[in-house]
Amino acid sequence: MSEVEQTLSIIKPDAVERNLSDKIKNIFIKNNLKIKESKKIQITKDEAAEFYKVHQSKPFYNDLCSYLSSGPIIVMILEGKNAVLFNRKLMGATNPINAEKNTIRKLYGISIDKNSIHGSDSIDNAKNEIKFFFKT
Ligand code: IDP
Ligand code: MG
Repeated sequence: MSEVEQTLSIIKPDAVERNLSDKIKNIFIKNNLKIKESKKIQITKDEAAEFYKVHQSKPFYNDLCSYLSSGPIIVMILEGKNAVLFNRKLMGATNPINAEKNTIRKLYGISIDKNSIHGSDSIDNAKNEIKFFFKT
């Protein structure tokens, strides 16, 4: 059974900087993920630390938070059938080297840290991440 879901997507600073946001948004649209909300913002390192707190014990946590707060990002709510998992499939593996052909990370990712895109990894995380950026 497929259900309409919402998920959070972030175009990371490396991709915004290289003007890839329209190309990435077109991939979502072409694949029937509707962009329900989209805003370009820059977050503080403290906000990045809160967003990525599940990774706080990882050796790359500090660099990850510095990176996500280093420049403008585009945060989006995507909606569609099985949006959470389907978006993860469109994104490709965390490390662009391992990402499948034609995925966003294969096409545009530079490295495991500058991998161009974030996507929620579960329905529960999607709800929390949407709340984090789009408080009503
Ligand atoms: P995901 O973005 O594919 O869900 P996660 O494991 O949740 O991957 O990691 C969050 C982000 O942290 C990744 O997108 C990547 O930018 C960064 N990251 C993950 N693993 C490493 C690593 O081993 N070295 C440096 N950065 C990493
Ligand atoms: Mg993740």
